Amino acid sequence: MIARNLAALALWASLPLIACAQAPEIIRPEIVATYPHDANAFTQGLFIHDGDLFESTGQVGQSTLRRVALETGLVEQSVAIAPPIFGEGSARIGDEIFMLSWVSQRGFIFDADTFEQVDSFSYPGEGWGLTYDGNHLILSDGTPELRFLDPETMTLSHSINVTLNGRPVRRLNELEWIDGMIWANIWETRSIVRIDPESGVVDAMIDLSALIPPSVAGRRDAVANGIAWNAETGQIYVTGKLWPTLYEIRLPESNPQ
Ligand SMILES: [Ca+2]
Repeated sequence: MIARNLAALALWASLPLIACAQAPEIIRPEIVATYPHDANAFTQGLFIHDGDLFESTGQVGQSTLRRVALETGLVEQSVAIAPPIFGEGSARIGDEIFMLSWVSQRGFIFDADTFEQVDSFSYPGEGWGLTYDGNHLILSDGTPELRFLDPETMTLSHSINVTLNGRPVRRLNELEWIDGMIWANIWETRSIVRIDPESGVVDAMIDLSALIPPSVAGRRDAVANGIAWNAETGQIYVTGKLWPTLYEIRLPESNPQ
């Protein structure tokens, strides 16, 4: 038994050496600007459209879809999602906003201007994060799998499995399509992973440790979650559940360790 355990240990120890060639870069982002964020918002989805910030929030009885003034953090428009729905990720296509729920296997489609619900859809399993790559909605569900859905039919087109150093990455949460790559918060961590949408390979980890507001430090539920990309300006915004701050960040050209 001891010999077998030693063999297993040796195999385990050898894995990082095998994987060294594809180890992802660790990037510490620069803070460009800080803005107020609703410290009661259990952020599950975040995106930008025409300079407006849109956010979906979770918790049963507190779930909302909202439009937020970026500069002030004030909620300018909101619709409540009635219990028992636990709101999750959201993404915009044209004049519609798609929003997931956690375990109800049901999503909602809202008119992006009026926030009236115009349709709903169903999907198997859980719903966590959502983003749009211009062709497909991309859905995370807490597993290493990302599902690519046809937005016309909400049926599965294909999926990828996300790996880091050759190992599956679980708990993929809020998503954002940024310049041809998928960024994903990892639930209960301070890291965003940057994912190749073809291979699923993580090529970089963005370390948000320096961004965690002191007021939520140590709170297990107040995790980094929420990524938004302004495709027109290239600006990137991040926040977290119950964070009082939203950040515009920029990745340094090079990142000396
Ligand atoms: Ca997002």
